[in-house]
Amino acid sequence: MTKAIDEKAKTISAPSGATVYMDVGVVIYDKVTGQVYSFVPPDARSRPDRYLKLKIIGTPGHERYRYQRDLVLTTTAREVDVVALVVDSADENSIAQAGKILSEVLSKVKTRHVLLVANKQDLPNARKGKELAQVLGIQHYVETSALYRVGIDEFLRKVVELAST
Ligand SMILES: Nc1nc2c(ncn2[C@@H]2O[C@H](COP(=O)(O)OP(=O)(O)OP(=O)(O)O)[C@@H](O)[C@H]2O)c(=O)[nH]1
Ligand SMILES: [Mg+2]
Repeated sequence: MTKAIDEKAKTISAPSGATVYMDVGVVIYDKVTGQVYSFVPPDARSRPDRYLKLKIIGTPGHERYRYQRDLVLTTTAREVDVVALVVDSADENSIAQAGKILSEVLSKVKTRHVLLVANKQDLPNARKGKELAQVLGIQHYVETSALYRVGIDEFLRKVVELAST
């Protein structure tokens, strides 16, 4: 997911692609147009109020790397504007695990907002974001397909909206 947000994101991952420790991405959000850039726009210096720098920290989702996730949460991401919980909407296992992972995360991280990211909406058996949000008791949600880069800008817009309230 972090790579779909910022293709230049740095990640410490296994050969399988699974995050082993952490992903770090940075994008620039244009408050005027809602556009997202992976580079610093030329007028950013003269119009600092127009842009927001969004730092995205991705943690491992896999149970095997839970220790590393805890380490990231207790060192690098102790306080964040938004916790985005990414679930595989087509995988009942991922959905069942998500609630438990979220409780763990929230016991370690100080945040004001939780956003459910109902990913893999391109798969035919994907459950809808609204339904998953109800199941998990999360107020805010977005639907994405990281694979096809669908819904990513909307996700970031929602992050900015939440972070500024
Ligand atoms: N069909 C589909 N596959 C996806 C989508 N997003 C990710 N995948 C696939 O799911 C697998 C895991 O994707 P990652 O982006 O590594 O997922 P992650 O959430 O970072 O997972 P971990 O790092 O293991 O916690 C890869 O094989 C991706 O190609 C999506 O939106 N649709
Ligand atoms: Mg990952």
